[in-house]
Amino acid sequence: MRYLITAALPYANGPLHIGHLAGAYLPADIYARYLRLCGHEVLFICGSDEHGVAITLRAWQENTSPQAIIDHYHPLLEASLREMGISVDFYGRTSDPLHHRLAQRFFLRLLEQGWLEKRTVEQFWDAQAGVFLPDRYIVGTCPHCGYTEAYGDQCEKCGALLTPTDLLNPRSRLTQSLPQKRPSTQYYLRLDALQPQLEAYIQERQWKPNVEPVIQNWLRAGLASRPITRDLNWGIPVPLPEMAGKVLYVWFEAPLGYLSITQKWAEAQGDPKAWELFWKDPSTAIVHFIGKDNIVFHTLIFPAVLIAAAEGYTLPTAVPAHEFLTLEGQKISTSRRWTIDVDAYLRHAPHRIDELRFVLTALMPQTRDRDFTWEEYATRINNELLATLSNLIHRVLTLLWRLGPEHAAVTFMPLLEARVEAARTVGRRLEAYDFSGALEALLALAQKANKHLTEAAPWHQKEAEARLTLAGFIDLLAALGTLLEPFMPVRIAPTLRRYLNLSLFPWSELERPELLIRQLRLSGPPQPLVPKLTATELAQLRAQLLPAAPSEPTAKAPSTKPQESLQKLSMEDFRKVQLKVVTIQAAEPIAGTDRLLRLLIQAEDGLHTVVSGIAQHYKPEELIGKQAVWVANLAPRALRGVVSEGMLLFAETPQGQLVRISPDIPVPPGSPVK
Ligand code: B3M
Ligand code: ZN
Repeated sequence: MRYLITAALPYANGPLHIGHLAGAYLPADIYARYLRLCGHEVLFICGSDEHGVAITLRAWQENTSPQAIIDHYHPLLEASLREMGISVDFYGRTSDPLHHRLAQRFFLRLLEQGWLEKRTVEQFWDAQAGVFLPDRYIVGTCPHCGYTEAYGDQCEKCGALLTPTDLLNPRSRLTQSLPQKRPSTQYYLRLDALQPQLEAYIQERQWKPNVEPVIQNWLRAGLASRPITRDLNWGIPVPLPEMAGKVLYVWFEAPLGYLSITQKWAEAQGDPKAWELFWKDPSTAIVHFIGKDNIVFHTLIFPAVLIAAAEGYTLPTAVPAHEFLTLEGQKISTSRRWTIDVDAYLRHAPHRIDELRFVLTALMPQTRDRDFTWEEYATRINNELLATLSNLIHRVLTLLWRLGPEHAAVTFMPLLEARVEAARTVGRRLEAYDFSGALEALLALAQKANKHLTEAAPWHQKEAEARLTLAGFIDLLAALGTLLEPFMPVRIAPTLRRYLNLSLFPWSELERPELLIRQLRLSGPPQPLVPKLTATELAQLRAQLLPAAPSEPTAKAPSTKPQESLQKLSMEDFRKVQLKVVTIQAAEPIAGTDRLLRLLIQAEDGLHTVVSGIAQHYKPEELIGKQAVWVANLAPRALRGVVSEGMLLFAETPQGQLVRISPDIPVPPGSPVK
């Protein structure tokens, strides 16, 4: 069989976090590796999604260009994936001219086929920034619950779906100014007219239990035409003179990236037509690994575009979407810095890559949200990976090594049968996208083997007898060198194979009830495959990657007591404290507390988040645009799930009132205080 496997194209406006890994890249990789071991023809592609309003907004806020942002993140994303062992055959990008041409051609083709219609609608315009505002960039008061920071598309407080015109006191998130309405012309994709064909397509395929209801909800509600162009200056220009200054909607063109990246791969192969095998031959299975928020785009809108083009494209065979991974009980959020970034993990724990893969596979949010905690990270590594798998392998290998490097394997029926059974179960579960189930089957195999080993206790046996006992475990070790490969391919599986002087077996061999090898030659004295994760190592990782557990400072009583005797500080010590003047860009209360404000401050190197216990002294709007003194190099810490980088300084009156400290005249943000 031939497979095209894709994993969601990450937005090139931020680093990958562990939720992305668990939700898309890791399952796609395990699946691809398994299928390759089965002997299938597999092409696994991915690439950076480099358009969309999130990138322009970020550029605007950071006073840089979208191009600078994508050029920074594109190589970082690819490097993170490769170092995590995600075996993409080709990593592309949607800013590629080939992709631009392909997306424009699709637009024109759909127009010519009669699937697009033109409409003029009123849209919000930020006169100060000179841009049309997407719904999400308008904030105002929710008409349902009165929340003052509701977005134009949804109130995050009460969950109501909104349109920007519903908001009371709407304002632009960019400039805080009052948005104006302006007419604008857009092209709409006639999803309503395509619904019958989509329904037929949906019925023909099998969908995961967490995917099917999402699709059916959309279909039941009836599909409506959707605009596929936008008023933006960043993206793929709409290829019509009348649409100058407008671009294709990112969700129209990004999935077409799967096609353009396959074409790019084919070009790189020196066989520019090779992409057709993957997109025009119905015997190829196309499998898209994505997160749950992308379901509608992959199961309905992208297939609609392929159908509408009527050029014989293969429609997605399966869209195994994953739910979300939360972090210590809270939604992962890059902007709130509640996240474990993959590149940071790779920097701080380069020797624990397979361990992270193991834990994330065990916790994969396959049909429901799952939670990652450092506690569980440690227990899964120490009590499962180490205690069950690594220990089994290490015990057998050391005992064998003591008896010499050369060994003949013998058939030990219970283990041989268990290996065959496990290989089949793992395969069956992987084919059903049950990755944690597959890993469980492997652990169960190791548990069974551990039990046999403990019962036989070769360490108490005479040499000849011990030799015979251990010879019965050789087949299992040889099999594990391949069985572990889809899950832990970076260090653990290859190291095991190196000890055994073996290369990978085809998966089908693992399912055969015959000895995999007759003779084993060990390459040297074994080391434990997985070193114990100590409390110190864990604490260190946690401190480096996720600053402190959420906590709130204890409320401060007004200071009535006399000043404590001041300890003298050396100049050298004082110089360690970095003080800067910053400008407060945004301020908002933190839900669930009446003391804390979340402030976005501008320094010379960009924006930072600071949590301040000043909600009883200042209203958020009183602070916006004001300057303050910032302690820049305090270790970050989390307060109510928001990571605070440093703190702002306030003077305290005898009554306990906090008063902002600011320079006499405004100074450029980031100016040092000396
Ligand atoms: N860029 C990723 C996301 O929604 C989005 C996927 C595109 S897949 C074509 O986070
Ligand atoms: Zn509301």
